[in-house]
Amino acid sequence: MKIFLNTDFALHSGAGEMHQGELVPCFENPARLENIISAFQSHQLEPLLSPADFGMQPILAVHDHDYIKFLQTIHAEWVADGRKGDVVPYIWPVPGLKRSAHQNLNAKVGYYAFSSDSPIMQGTWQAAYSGAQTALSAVDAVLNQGDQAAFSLSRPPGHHAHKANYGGYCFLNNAAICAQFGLDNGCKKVAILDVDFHHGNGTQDIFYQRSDVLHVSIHGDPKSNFPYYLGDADEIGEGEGRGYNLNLPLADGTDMQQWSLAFQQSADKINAFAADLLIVPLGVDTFEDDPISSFKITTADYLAMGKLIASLKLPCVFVMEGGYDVGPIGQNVINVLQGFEQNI
Ligand code: Q9C
Ligand code: ZN
Repeated sequence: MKIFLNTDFALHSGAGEMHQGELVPCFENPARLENIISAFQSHQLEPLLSPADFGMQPILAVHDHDYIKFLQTIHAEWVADGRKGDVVPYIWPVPGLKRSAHQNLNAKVGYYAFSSDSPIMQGTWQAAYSGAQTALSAVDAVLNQGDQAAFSLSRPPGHHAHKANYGGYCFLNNAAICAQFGLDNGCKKVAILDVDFHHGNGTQDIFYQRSDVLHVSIHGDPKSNFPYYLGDADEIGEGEGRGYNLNLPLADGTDMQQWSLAFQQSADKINAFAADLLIVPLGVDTFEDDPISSFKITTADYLAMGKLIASLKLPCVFVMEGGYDVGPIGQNVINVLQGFEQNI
């Protein structure tokens, strides 16, 4: 399987986030990808290919123009205003306040945010832009170069990003950009199977009223896990999109046996949909020792997860999402990909 690497991944490196009342180093950091890269190298899973550049159009097919402009310019504005450190929001236009475009720096930073855990620095836009191009390169390999599957090895992640909101460590929704790019390049239907520990709220919202993209997410129950305010089982899509969103929230402590049962429900839905392309937002924060999650998936289980995904028998693009236990992250990712490859 071709593996594309976002060579700009280290340009995004936040100083810290609030966690349980304390300021701690960002969980979503460059060391995550450095570990995955060395694991790929020691398993001789090279070369790690550089992405092509598909330009702004595929990004603007998903995200609002004003939001993209914000991501491109906010850090420079921050510096020009004499500020130090990372851009972090502290006020949000919740219902009761006016949600209208605002010129003030603090107001803008909160206007486009839905959480406070995603600092923006000088290299954030470049890292996110190259990340989207890396994901698009993987789709291009599968659609135009005859590859059965491809992997986009990138950070920052994407599945929490909405059309015009960042949060949950995400800025551009790479999975959504891939799905839309598939539709714009010959696919009639695209399925997304999100296996990250967290609900893919951004991806769900982007496609909620559409029937050309099926969004399925297996995740930690939002009653006790981020993003809390989306991801329940009764969110099935609306209008044209009714029946094209499937959420499978699982209890804290879920192990591979329970996860596999949810996968079977996903598979039934995806098989009935008959997609031309499968996008898998792949987070390995379902790992038993992940510092911010609560599932009990083991390193060996990820081989089985790869095999289950292969059983869908669809052209497949894996897009890197979460996973915060930096030591084992590389082996966990490799096991998903090897479990997949050994069973296609
Ligand atoms: N420290 C992904 O896995 N942040 N995002 C928690 C408390 C939310 C996870 C903030 C976790 C987001 C792509
Ligand atoms: Zn996650």
